[in-house]
Amino acid sequence: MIGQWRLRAAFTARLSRMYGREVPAYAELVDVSREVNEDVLRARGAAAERLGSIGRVTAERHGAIRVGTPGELRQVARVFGALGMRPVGFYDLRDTAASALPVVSTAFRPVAEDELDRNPFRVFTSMLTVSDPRFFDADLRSRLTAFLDGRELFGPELLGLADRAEAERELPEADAERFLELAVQAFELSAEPIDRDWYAALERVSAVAADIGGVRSTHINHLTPRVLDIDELYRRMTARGIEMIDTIQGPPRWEGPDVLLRQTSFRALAEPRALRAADGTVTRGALRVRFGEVEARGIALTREGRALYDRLLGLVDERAAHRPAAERGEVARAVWTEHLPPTERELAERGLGFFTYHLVPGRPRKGRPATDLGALLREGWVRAEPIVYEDFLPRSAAGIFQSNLSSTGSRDGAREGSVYDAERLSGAMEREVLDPFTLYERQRDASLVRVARELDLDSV
Ligand code: OOG
Ligand code: NI
Repeated sequence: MIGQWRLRAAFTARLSRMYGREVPAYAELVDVSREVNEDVLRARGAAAERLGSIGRVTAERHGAIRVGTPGELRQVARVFGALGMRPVGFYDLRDTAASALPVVSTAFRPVAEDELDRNPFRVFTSMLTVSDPRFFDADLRSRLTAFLDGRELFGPELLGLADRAEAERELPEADAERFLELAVQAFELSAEPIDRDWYAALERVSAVAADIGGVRSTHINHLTPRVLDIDELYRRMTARGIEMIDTIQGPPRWEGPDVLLRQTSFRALAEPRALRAADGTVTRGALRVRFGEVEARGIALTREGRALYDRLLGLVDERAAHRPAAERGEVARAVWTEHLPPTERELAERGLGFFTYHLVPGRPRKGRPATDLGALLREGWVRAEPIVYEDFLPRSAAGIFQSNLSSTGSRDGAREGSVYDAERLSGAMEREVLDPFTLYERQRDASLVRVARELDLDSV
């Protein structure tokens, strides 16, 4: 029998091999990431593994896929459900400062701590908002709906196996093999010719709309390795002549603890795709849709920490507005140093970052320990271990989408957008979209209950 986490690990590895064949620059990115990680481990020793073992970090990937309808999203959720991944977080990219994209998104990922340790594969999953009148007028909407209703992204055999794996949390070896084969196939780039006029009609609205609704299948859009020093990776890729986007998204590099998520990307080369003209002739064309992305992960922030992060981003925008773009990093570092605590300890004590708490073994139990967490930490009864941020950032996501598109598309700014939130997405998917903060809180609180029990306290 192959259990869920082994299915997930095998799927990640096979998807990675498939994507490396399709997009050779990705394979290069994975190589450079591995080199950087090995160098950081050599240079920093155990400190390099503070936010995850080298084994986990090296195998770690996130993917991105895009689907067209709630029905397709429900099916994707079954495939990822088979791998022990659940929808976490709601991201509305239609109204972000940097861009207007006709999608709403969630991320499928494992939720339990031990499952994340075994393999933390996550997939940023976006669904086209076909009903949003700002992007699609009535005519385009009905043509798009008909087109999407007429395609099948996941066949019945794959979905049947997925349902079994999800219900039984394992599959017999032969079925597991078949499931993995079909699941990876479902995310390969199709060789089927693309209707050129249809693709172009959607591209006028948004390149993302065309990528999703202009073809009869879906594909993995990118696969992202995790790296321990993203600034160093950026330098090495640039030195190899690979043109990266001009920034690293998210928090700046600074002296204090790494928080949340830093990401950067490069545009993949144009990929050959067969295009069919209105008269039926098929020509070889090329589309530039997919790209390479890499990320460094930091400590998860509490609601208060996240609110502070969002405020600081605004402050950086304000201060950087009248300065050359190249100085943004400088400005951000200054803002960070001014407002964020420089140590993990303070991040924990001020309630800004998520940690789990553990009894320090062998500590002589003199007197009664304080019940206040700060005192327990200061007096050395308890130590704090950071919880890694397992999710995404909407502004970075929009930036990653946008910086890799050739055209910005169009949106009717005069109209009201349709309301979309986590609840509506849950309804569409028939699965609850989990709140990331609640998951981190649960993990922290469970550790506090353990500590209280071990110290014989009512609560900490
Ligand atoms: C998803 C873009 C978002 C990230 O890492 O923030 C994303 C997409 O391009 O489909 O992957
Ligand atoms: Ni990504």
